[in-house]
Amino acid sequence: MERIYIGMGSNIAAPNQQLCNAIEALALVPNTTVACVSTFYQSDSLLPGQPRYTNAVAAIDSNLAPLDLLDALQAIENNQGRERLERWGPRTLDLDILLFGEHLIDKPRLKVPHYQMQLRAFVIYPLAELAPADLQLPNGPILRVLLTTCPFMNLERIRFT
Ligand code: A4P
Ligand code: MG
Repeated sequence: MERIYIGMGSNIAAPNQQLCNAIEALALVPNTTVACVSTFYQSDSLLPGQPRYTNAVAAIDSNLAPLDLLDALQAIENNQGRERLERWGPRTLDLDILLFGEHLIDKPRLKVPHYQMQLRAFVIYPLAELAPADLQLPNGPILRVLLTTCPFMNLERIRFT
């Protein structure tokens, strides 16, 4: 079993509901359990002129091999209507493998840690809700330090009433 952190993002077609549906779908992935999910955050798109994003992080435990998990995540994205028309285009659902245990993965289809995650407040803040502050990314940085160095990006925590 590996502890794996999944970054979730959506900026079209009811983003909050997309993330809720994705969490339910993650719970149905074979040999995998959802341990916990962060609160949801809203922030502006990195690409100007696009709708705001909802982002969150899920911690899962899985026996799947990394590429099998990637296949499962891409199937969930496709089931929720993901269309890949342009890089960084608006998306119903984006599921990224942020961390896979302590593994460094450098394959054509899969790079872990997810590139630039340390610069993205919409990844670092929700991750810090779930992971220990002394967590060290396999490529070096420590989560506690990233919380102080990554730009805040006007992140807003979403409150459900
Ligand atoms: N791939 C490689 N490594 C991974 C990994 N660790 N996890 C490959 C998942 N996939 C990985 O991804 C393209 C290919 O990356 C996949 O086929 C897989 O083999 P994609 O999801 O099809 O394309 P993408 O998401 O458009 O590209 P990219 O570069 O992953 O985009 P990002 O970095 O996810 O950025 N602003 C806010 N506020 N919040 C956001 O979530 N997201 C983006 C997209 C832009 N602006 C944003 C946000
Ligand atoms: Mg992606």
